[in-house]
Amino acid sequence: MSDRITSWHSSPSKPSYTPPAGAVDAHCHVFGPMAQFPFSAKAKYLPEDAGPDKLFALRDHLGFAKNVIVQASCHGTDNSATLDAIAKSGGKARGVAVVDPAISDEELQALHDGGMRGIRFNFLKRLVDDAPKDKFLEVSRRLPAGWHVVIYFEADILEELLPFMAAIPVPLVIDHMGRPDVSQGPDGPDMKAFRALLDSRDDIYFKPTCPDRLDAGGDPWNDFAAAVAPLVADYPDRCIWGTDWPHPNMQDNIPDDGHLVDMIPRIAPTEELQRKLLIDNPERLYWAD
Ligand code: 0GY
Repeated sequence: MSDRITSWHSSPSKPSYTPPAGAVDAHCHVFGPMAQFPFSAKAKYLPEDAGPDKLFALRDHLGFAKNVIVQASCHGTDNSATLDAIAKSGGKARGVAVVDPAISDEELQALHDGGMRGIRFNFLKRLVDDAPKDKFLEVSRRLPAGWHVVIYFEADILEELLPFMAAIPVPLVIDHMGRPDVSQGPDGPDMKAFRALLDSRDDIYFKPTCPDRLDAGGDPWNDFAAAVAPLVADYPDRCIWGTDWPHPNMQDNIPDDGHLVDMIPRIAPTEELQRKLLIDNPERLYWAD
């Protein structure tokens, strides 16, 4: 792998929608800078640097107050870049780590002290070589108090993962709703299966995010809005929202982040829903202590 990828919009528009004061972008990443924080030898894509300065400038431009920075697969299980960004945020960022399941309890506590509040299990074969469920379960049983597990999978393996998810003893957050086919609409088989998962426990959260990845129709992502708004309406205390900046490995159809923010009132049309999605729910998961 040699060419480094720029996966983000060079001049995102100012959104028409203004997020409420205190709004959290609860799904974003940092890449590098590589000279300081080299990418993993196992990385499946090699991005250009997208460090904390760029992330915080975008946060301010879009009208957000805080970030939750999710360790991206290109950094493997070395969380240094994410921890560095959290440290530089002045309390305005928390994070989700990716760990070697053999991590010690002391190392987990050090991640907590650095602002991490969860770990991510990634089941996308195009991003990671293996996802050992038994080891993931073992580490999920010894997380610091108040932590949760973030899971990233695609709709075709939801059913296979049900016993694994049921056994995780802490709250779950599902990235991008487990990537349903939004062209099926709000009552299609993928959304039905996802609702059944949400109904199986009352501590499963989801991210109604990434129209750019889920809606082949493209911006303004009408299928996404139609499929996702009913989910947010029916599970208002279980959703958190994020930009996904810098949109790992996107090479076509790179979204305008301002347009992504303008999706918020289409999936959460009332002020109450917006407050839950952007403030109450992420605050409960990431700033409870
Ligand atoms: C996302 C989505 C993706 C990538 C990663 O860690 C990552 O590299 O999460 C993806 O390629 O779908 O949520 O950032």
